[in-house]
Amino acid sequence: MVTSHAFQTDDTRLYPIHAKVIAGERLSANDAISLYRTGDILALGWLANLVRERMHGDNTYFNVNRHINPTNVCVAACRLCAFGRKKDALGAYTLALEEAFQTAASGYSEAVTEFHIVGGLHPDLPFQYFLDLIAGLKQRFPQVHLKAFTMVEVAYLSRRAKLSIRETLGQLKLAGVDSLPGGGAEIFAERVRHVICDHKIDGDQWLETARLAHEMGLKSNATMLYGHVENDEDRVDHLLKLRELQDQTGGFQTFIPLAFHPDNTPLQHLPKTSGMLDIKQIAVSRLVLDNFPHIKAYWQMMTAKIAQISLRFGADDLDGTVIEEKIYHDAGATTPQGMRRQELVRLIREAGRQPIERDTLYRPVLRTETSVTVAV
Ligand code: V47
Repeated sequence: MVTSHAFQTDDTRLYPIHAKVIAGERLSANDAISLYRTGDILALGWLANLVRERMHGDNTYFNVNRHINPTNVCVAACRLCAFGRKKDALGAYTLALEEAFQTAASGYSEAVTEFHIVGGLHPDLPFQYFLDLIAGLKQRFPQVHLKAFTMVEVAYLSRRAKLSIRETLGQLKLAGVDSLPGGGAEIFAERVRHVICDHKIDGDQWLETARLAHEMGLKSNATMLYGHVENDEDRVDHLLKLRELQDQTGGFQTFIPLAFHPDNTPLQHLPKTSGMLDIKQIAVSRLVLDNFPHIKAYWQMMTAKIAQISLRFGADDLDGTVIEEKIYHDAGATTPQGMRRQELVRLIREAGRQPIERDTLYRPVLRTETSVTVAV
């Protein structure tokens, strides 16, 4: 229900922002900086919750998904990452297509509606492997939405296949890719990218790939990795670039702030993010990204406890059952690698919200004892 109690704060910087939020006006870069700098998390949360409830009431979305990571072999060697391995390194793996299909089938009893498919930038795997992977999954699981390949992977595949980004996306779409996940965006600012992921495509290329995907009718998500060497200005720059592109394409569905996990990465000397920053990041995202329909709390990285609280600070989506998460767990996440559907529902209800199972395109999923249907 829409919050009715009065807004209160001692932080005078928040007064003009409050006025804008009430009037439904867009926030500026300076407003966003003030939001990051405030210590009044309750006032910030009040504002974000107002917008969240205006858009979604109590509705809180979740989906039943499975992650498939076909390979951890990666040429990029990003300092932020504990997942990627060089080809001959200990622990490097690449799933044969049959193994990937078996992985997809395991844990399938909960009627998964989405496969989230991302992996490393493998120097030798041909583009055809990825087309066969997608086509094979589509054939075996025709009702499952395939949310596959970050903008970074698409750009790398296009280089390897000597195709344009548009042609690459076209072939992936034809094979069965339904939408794209939001990974690989990190922080767009060049100075920061140089430290955390200097061999990846740059911010402009990430945004251009997303633009092309949207123009071709593929929806995508967007992420931001925070809590490493970036500052408030870098975060605001990232959010505003996403907001600008969304104004033009309308192709983003969900924004997912990702807290940096330093363990087992070359940046492991950095501290982990605090609960305060995690909550603040959700709230600022909700307020600045006024044209993004959804803000996702990814419990795997912020813990189920913080993710639950974030449902009162701007988030309207709790991701997900996530069977078998690997990227965060290689980086020291201590959360379980998956959560059962009833547990997600319980967390949402206990936050005083209304759980709505959705498919990847946010259509309600209706379940009975024996069937799963998507309301269109
Ligand atoms: O792109 C890698 C990040 C992302 C670390 O679209 C790390 O629905 C923290 O994008 N610490 C992959 N983060 C995850 C991702 C995602 C997750 C959930 C939902 C969706 C969606 C997308 O994880 C990578 C990178 O930004 N990452 N290593 C690390 N050590």
